[in-house]
Amino acid sequence: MNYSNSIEAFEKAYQVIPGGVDSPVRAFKSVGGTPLFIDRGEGGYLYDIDGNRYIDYVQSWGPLIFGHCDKDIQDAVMGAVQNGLSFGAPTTIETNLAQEIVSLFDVIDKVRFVSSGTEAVMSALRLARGYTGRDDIIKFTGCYHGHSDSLLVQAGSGAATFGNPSSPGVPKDLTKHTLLATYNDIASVRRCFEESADGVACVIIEPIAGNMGLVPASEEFLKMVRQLCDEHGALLIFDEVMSGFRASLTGAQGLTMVKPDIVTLGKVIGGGMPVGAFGATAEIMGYLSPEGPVYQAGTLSGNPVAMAAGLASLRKLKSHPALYVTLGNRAKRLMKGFKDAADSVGIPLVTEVRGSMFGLFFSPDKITNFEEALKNDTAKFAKFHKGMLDHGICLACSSFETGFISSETSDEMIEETIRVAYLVMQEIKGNQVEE
Ligand code: KE4
Repeated sequence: MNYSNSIEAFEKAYQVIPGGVDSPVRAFKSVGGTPLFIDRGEGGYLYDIDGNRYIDYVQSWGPLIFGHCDKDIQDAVMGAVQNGLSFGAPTTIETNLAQEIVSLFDVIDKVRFVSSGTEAVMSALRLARGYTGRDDIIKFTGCYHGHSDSLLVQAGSGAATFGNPSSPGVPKDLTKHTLLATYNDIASVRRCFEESADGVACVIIEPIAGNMGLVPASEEFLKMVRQLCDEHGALLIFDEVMSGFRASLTGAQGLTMVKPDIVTLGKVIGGGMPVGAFGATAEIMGYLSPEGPVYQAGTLSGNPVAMAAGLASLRKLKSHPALYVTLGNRAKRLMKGFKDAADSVGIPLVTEVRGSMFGLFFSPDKITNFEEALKNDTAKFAKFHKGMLDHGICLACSSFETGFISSETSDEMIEETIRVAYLVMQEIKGNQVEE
């Protein structure tokens, strides 16, 4: 593959944008090489500015469940654009999209739109704290909920469950209210509740974690988290920014009996445009300004063009419920192909699928939490990522991310990807032998 134009573009970008990118994961830091600069997308394909074509399994990190340039979504956006880009006033299209979301999630009576997943989660946390009158929150190591200060937290020293900032610029006075538990480990959650001096406002979890690689929570674990929240009067927040409309038409909630109190959404509900959302019962959402005392706002919240993209995306999903069976079967076929390719040269690999989401770890053992995920062979993943890219397959550029199947990821693309995986696994094995 010739990447010369991307290399030149990256050098230019680097002069005027920190790290040359507007979001760190795009910089290819954990896999090496130069990030691709994209010219356009078309269905299941991406084209970079060197004219290389890739089968796209990133899909803008999840939003593009109908692939690139979906006609229905594009038409909806172009139609909205004719009327103007933004008004800073209510429009009926916000109500229409809210009605679609309310009709799908039985725990949501009302929903508020924002412009990113980070904003949705930040607002949901403030709502939970305002509703309960408590400051402490519990999150899980390895779960990513966007970059709001309370959530940029890493495990404290020793067994301490109280969080330390994971980034400079985040006040310790803030993160001391964030307690850290281990995913799929209910004893660690119980310990956080016990260690909270003033009581816990909420537990926030990715019910299907997609930011430590794909690591689903067990049903039993989710049930026990729900039970602990009920015992302690804490709210349970399901962060479904990624899993929403990707694991099923109702995200993880379509696959578990456990019900949250607040849901955060994003990605697919914007159809590729900047949209986030959070929803809950009318009683909880009634605490939000202007009805209630919890302040939350946004200039472009509910932007009519973004709403048009999201509404077209959701209505298309609702009218094609069987799509999830197709996407799931393709994801399973792909992961079986990767596993068979790895097995054919004796490379340890474990895979996971949930709906249209898939994950792989170069590990001999199934991964159930972040500490285990950290042990996976990231160097081998980097070789796999580069080898696949050189053969026209675009996978997420970190082993701590999730891959996606869209409606435009055809069976032929899946088979081509598997064929290439065999080649790359053999290359990796061959290089191992030389090393
Ligand atoms: P945004 O602010 O990036 O729209 O959403 C934050 C967020 C919240 N919750 C979950 C479960 C998420 O996965 C995300 C964002 N996901 C990452 C990909 N793992 C976005 C990619 C990026 O950071 O560039």
